[in-house]
Amino acid sequence: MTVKNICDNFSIKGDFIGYQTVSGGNINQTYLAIYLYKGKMSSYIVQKINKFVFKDPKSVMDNIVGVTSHIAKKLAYYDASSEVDRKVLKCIMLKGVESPLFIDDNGDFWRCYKYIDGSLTFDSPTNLNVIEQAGKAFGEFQELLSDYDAATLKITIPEFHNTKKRFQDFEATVDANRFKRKNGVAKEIEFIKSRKDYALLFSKLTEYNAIKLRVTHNDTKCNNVLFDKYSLKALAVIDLDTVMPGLTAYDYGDAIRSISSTTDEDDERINAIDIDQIKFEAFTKGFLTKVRGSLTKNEIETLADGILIMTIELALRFLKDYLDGDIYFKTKYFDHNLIRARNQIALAKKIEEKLPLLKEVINKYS
Ligand code: GN1
Ligand code: MG
Repeated sequence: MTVKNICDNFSIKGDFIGYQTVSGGNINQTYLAIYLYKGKMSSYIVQKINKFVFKDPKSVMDNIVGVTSHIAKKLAYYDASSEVDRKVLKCIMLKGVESPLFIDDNGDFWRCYKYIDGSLTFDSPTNLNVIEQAGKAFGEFQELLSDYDAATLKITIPEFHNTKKRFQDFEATVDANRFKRKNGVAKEIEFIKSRKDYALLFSKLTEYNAIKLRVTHNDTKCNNVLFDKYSLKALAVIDLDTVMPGLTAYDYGDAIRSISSTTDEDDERINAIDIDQIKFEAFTKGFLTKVRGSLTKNEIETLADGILIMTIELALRFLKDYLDGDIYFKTKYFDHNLIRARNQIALAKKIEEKLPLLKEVINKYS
């Protein structure tokens, strides 16, 4: 089926005139479809949901429709002048059916959003205002959903940030060694295993109910925030597939891991990898400005651990996928996942060195 055939099923006004493939994103396949309506061009994001990663795309869409409508209502209520349609994603329904999910002849699942005009994303921002804005956007996202009934959310990826389960699965993959890739990565496996006890911190705190479960985003990479292309103010948080009950430390930690790293996630230059403390502080300031009023003491105390644990977790996930024969993350070359794992291991080591410093800055803003 062509992109046009897919688009024809959604209730979009006007004529389809073309599309572009949108790169980036390690999971779903994304296109930008361009329409002409009464002489004006408008764009739509059309996405094929990765059904290997998301076993139940309907649940993914139920969550997204629920969460985006909740945010839209709150934005409209608190700030009637705000451009609500640029501050939250809007799902386009199918023609004649109140469903946001199209299933094609191959059994693949598609969704469509109105493209937020005049927006852009940053993979590795250098502008400190942009970074602080990203912090505010993810903080505000959590606050806007603080009264959303978490019990109604579907679990789109079970045990997504459950490090205990991640370690069990990792150990099983290492033992199975199905692709005979284990020998070349003994050092990396050893590093991951050596951090296991520490990385179980959140699993333990959760078991003891010592830390609050909130509605969290769970994939807070910088390129999951849209910015206005002129003012560079954050507009909306996107990529809502993993919105589920979770910990603030996951969202904060994952964001710092991604935004304040000195390199891209797949940069091979191990010696160039570090945490940029200025970027770290800018994000922390933005994020904590929005959430500090509602965080508990245990939450604040474990924010820095979130940075390290999310980095170790992602190193584990990339290495596991390499050992599994690259079935989860999209890869561009043979050892892409291994390069990513090595990058995250190097980053984790830097975070370990800097943890006391990072904690000081977190305390300053909380
Ligand atoms: C995936 O789709 P994307 O690129 O935003 C992954 C995240 C990882 C990230 C690493 C559903 O996110 O968990 O942190 O890659 N998403 C899923 O780049 O597994
Ligand atoms: Mg994603």
